[in-house]
Amino acid sequence: MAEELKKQHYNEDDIAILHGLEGVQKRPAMYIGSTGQSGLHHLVWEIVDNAVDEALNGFGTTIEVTIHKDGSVSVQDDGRGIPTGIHKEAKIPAVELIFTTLHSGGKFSNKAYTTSAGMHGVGASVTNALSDFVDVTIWREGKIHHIRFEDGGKVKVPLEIIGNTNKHGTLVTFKPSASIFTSVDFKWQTIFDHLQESAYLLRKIKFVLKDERTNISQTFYYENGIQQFVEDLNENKNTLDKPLYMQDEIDQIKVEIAMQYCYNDYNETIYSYVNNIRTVDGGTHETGFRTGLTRAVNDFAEANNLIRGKNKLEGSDIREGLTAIISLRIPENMTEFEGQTKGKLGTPQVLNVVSNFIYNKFTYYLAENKEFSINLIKKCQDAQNARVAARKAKEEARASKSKKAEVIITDKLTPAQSKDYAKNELFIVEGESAGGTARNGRDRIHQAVLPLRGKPLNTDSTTIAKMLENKEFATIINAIGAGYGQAFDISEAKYGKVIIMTDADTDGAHIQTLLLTFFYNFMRSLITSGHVYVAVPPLYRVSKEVSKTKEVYEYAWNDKDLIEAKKKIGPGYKISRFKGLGEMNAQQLKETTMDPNKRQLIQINIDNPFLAEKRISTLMGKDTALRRKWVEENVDFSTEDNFLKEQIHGEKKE
Ligand code: 28G
Repeated sequence: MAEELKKQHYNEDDIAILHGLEGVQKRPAMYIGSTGQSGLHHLVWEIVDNAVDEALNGFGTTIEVTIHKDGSVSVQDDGRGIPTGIHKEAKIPAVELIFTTLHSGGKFSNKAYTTSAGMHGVGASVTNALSDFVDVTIWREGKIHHIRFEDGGKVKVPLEIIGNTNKHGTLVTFKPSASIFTSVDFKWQTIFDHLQESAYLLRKIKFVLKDERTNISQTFYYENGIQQFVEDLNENKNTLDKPLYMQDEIDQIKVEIAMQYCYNDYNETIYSYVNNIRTVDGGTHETGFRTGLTRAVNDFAEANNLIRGKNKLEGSDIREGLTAIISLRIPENMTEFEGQTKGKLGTPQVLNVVSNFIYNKFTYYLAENKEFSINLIKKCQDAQNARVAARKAKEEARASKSKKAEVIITDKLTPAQSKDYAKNELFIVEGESAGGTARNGRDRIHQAVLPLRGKPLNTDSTTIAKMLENKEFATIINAIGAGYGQAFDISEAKYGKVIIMTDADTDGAHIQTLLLTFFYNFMRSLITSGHVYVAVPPLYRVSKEVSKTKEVYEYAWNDKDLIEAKKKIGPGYKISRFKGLGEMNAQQLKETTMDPNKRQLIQINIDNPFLAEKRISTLMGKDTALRRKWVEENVDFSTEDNFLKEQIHGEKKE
């Protein structure tokens, strides 16, 4: 290591100086996306990203993250240590510059590959701007260096040498500012997920997570990287073969793909990453993968007389039951991200690179593993037959659409008047009575209401036929109008938003879980493309009688709201813990939970596929012992809304 340290030259002029930290404090969301849970954790990712970059450059092997009791977090690496010398232009230590000036991702010219994309990689200065303090210790060139910032990035203790050492690395401790974030409570699970995902993608780096609040710690280290990722995703599934791993570098683009097929699964699970950032909306790498895979399988099947000319397999037949991880490293200047959330790779040349990559490698694998190949083609043909049969049934149903079926739909669903489907919203409401209230409180033009009688069926490991027998789901499928399973076609959906609205108690959470399990199994792209939401009714009502006939009141969704509501109502207020949708009249339900301008919605996303799969099989599967264990470990029955929070894996949107 010492040898390598000497070899590396750096130029402190490289640090691009942009502007101060006030901008970040004024508009934090512009830099970290939000001031909620996601934004709070973003502060950690910024620091961890720097440690990862250092390890990717070949310096350091272990990154440790510690959540402290006082609400601060530490990140430590064993790299070279952040440079401490005086920057020529700025005339301040490089470390001070790094923590006090904004630099966008990729401004460090020595980086061929970075971990940054889109909003990520805005740098440690953003964490500093939004923290009460940042404390930095650097072990470098035989000395221990220390610098401390307080109160949104002001130097509190200038850089000083505090001792001698023979180790090297960096330790950063920071405490997010409670005046900026809606909550400053770091979530073990969120950091766990992030570090685990990083460890799968960066197979040579070890991540250690410690929580001093609970004295729990966890190490992530995957010798086999994404191959292990796929294997773990498919744990407990009936797989065709061991996970396949392929890797190559073409025109400076490093491609790594791991994939495995499962029986008894109608979904395709493809997760793609570019420079370790998830590309949720896919892009040219995913398109290339699909194209190349389809070509490889069809060519193989044809060459071996397994299919006849007209019966070519469609891509979806070939991807049914497939789990794949696609991980690309692209030089910074080649990355093009598209879409509102920058979750889609646009780089054109990637398409052919990945397409040829998978075509060549998979063709070779098919030829070398005949038994697997025959099984795979058979499986694809089963999917093809099912698809053709489903289309026929759909056409027949359309031709002889019985009046009876229509009656069932119309008597339950109160439709929206508009035909502008993208703007329409379907509220799936717990209980007939709340359904009635929602019907009266809705915006008739764009909002439809579908009340549920009792609890929906648990669709974990149910067959399609069983699911269809269930009236609630048949009605939901009809209402959405885009089919189900492999034939689900999101472009036919009659609603831009499907909103689950339940009471904020354990029963409500259970219903949410059952509905989400259904969507996860049979309309997964409805979730992954961001169309599924959970409505958040308020938790408190703060009120005061101002006269015999007049009452003033405010609703509160969280503790911060509650403080504000108390202030607004003034002395003499009464707080009632809000128990359910049923306590509101139509006007109130509209005001608090349905009106797009006032309500709070949680958008459901699968930000951790691994966890989603695991949690669904734990919570909804047949193994009751496993579920009991999970519930005992994770559910706090003393406060019901805690349970709700754990259940929903998403981010407040409105
Ligand atoms: C523990 C929490 C987060 C880091 C380093 C190491 C270097 C560095 C970091 O340099 C400035 C500008 C362009 C090269 C680089 C040390 C070269 C030589 C570094 C971290 C220098 C940034 N010696 N370790 N930054 N560049 N760890 N961990 O932040 O020219 S950041």
